[in-house]
Amino acid sequence: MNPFLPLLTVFATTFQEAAAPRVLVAAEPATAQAAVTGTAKGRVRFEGEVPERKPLAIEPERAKGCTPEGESIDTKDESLLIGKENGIANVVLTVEVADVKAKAPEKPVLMDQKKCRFEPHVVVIPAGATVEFLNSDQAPHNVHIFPLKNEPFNQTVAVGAKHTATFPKTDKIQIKCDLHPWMKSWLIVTDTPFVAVTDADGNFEIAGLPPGEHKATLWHEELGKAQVTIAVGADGKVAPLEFKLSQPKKDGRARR
Ligand SMILES: [Cu+2]
Repeated sequence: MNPFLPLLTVFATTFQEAAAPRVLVAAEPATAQAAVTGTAKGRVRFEGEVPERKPLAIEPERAKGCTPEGESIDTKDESLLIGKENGIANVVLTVEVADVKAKAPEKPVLMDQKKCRFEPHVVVIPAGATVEFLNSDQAPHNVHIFPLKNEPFNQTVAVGAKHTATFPKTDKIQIKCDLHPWMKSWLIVTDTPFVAVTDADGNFEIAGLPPGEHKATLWHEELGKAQVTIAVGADGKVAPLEFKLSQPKKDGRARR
């Protein structure tokens, strides 16, 4: 998704029409340069001693219907996943670019409930997007959302059913299932199209950034927030990026 694509097309047409009959076309190279964009690539890594994670506490009685007969349930805690070379998964990186706002997609974005987990664990959508909360399990679930700005709801989703909701405001929304207390996920609503969620080893990539210094924010559900700057050169070059997050002290401060 390149937000500059329509702009590029317009410039290209203007250039072709204007260039043919004229000899002096001094303005055109400058216009073409304005469409240069860069790709920010890098990693987010954990700083400090990697904490041990306990498996999720799941009572067998509660897990009935979560998995097919004979298949055990995955007890991995997804709230802090650290991969290769201490890369951190599920960090949301958003880059603000003046006058560029994300457009809501026409199709709904999907968040499933599968083997008693929300899939994916972190979903990022543009403001105004619609989400379909599915249930692929043989057990009922409920989607209980805890928004800061959008309308809260607590909705049962029967086997094979879905619940649809639209999120008009930027937000960081925790989602839980009251029937399976270990089920937790996050829905992040942004107004910028320049956003990435780090992969299992902390890698991210955001394309289409115009030249300049851009304010960016890192956010992780346990590690909190950090402000960073991403510099895109006039030629679109961006130096490889490495950001670090560490475990905050348990001081009860808000993490959203
Ligand atoms: Cu559930």
